[in-house]
Amino acid sequence: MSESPFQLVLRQCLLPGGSTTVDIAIAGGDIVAIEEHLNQSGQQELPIQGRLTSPPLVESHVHLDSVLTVGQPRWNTSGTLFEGIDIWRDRKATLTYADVQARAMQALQLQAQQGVLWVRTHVDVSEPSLVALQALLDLRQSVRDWITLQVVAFPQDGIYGSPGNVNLLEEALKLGADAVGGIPHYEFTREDGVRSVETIFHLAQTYDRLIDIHCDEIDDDHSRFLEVVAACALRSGLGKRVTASHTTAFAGYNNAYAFKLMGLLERAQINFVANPLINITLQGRTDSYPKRRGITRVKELWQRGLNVSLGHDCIQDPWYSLGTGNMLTVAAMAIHGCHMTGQSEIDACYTMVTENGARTLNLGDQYGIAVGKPANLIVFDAKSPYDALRRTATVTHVISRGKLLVQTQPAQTSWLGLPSLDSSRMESSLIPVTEA
Ligand code: 17E
Ligand code: FE2
Repeated sequence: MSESPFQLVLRQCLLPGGSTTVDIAIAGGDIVAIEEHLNQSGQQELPIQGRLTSPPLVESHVHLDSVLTVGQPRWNTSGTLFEGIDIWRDRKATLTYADVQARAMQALQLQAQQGVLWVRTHVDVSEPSLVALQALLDLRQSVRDWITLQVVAFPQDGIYGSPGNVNLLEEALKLGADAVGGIPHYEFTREDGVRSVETIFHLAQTYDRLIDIHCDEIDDDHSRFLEVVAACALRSGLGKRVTASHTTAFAGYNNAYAFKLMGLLERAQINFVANPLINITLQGRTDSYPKRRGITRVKELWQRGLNVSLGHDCIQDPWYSLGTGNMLTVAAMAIHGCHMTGQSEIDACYTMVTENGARTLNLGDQYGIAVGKPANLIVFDAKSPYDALRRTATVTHVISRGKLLVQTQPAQTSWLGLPSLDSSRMESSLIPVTEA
């Protein structure tokens, strides 16, 4: 018998939104067939048994240069963005190439084993050696066979915060950063903030790069750089290549202004990244009661058809002492913090950590489960996105570039002390639920 042309066949996969299962065949790193019942067997067979089989999770926003540094040299006691930046300034003075790569690699593995195969990282380039940038650009190359890293040159201390910073930002692009970042709300003056946005657009056009700006990450309802970013995106025609991250001040704008702004955002067609875990903890720190949640208007942006994706932002760093790299946790916080508890809203939050992330990262045709696309897919121990989100389900299989990269066994619980309980009902993590 001749060897099967299929390297791997996944049997009985349930795609997001699907009602019947399909078999998926993989060859040469690509998806080559999706059929209800594939007759031919593969060189390797994986029984999926009706579990959710999804395009990989996308991490739209994380700072890999600062991951796993919590407490170094001290903890953030005020819990504010600003104290975090001060602590990071001290920590980054001791950065080495090996230190950055080791921590970032650990985070990438955490992410990949939980189903993330695309990661956009910001890296601080307001530090003269650019050692973190070099470490992450090299890491981008060395991990490319199993995970895709996008690097944003992020001037943490402001483009105009000190005289050399604008040159460092440009140097970062020459060295190969994928996107230009910024932090207009942290510049000394409103005018410097506006000028920083103009500089970002100028650099993006000169070097043909994407844009992802930390924008209005503050509770100040007078921080209005989002309108500047949107106007520049509209006038330059860069639209979908532009992302506004955080935009937490938007949560505090008066509705009359927010309504006017929405119209501009619809015309500009930029992407949004909310970081719910971080936004809900860093923001609101100067409020008494009522206390703002500090997450941007995710629901309203989504209702207007604008592209919103979600990021973890931090894993144990000066801004956030927790974090696991799990994108379901991020989506769950969006569900809670943004009142996205309706059925279609929960599904939308799942889309925000998958498809919408792919749009933010400008991945184009390479993302998704379809014949002809690269075989990147993950399997959840769950039967729908809703089920996965509710139970923070385990990602049991991660298939990257056509190969099985990681396999994880879901936890198993056995009840021993109550013999009268029907344990067969308790065993399966796929407890049937009636979905309305
Ligand atoms: N830097 C910043 O300006 N904002 C953040 N949320 C983080 C770093 C994590
Ligand atoms: Fe950030």
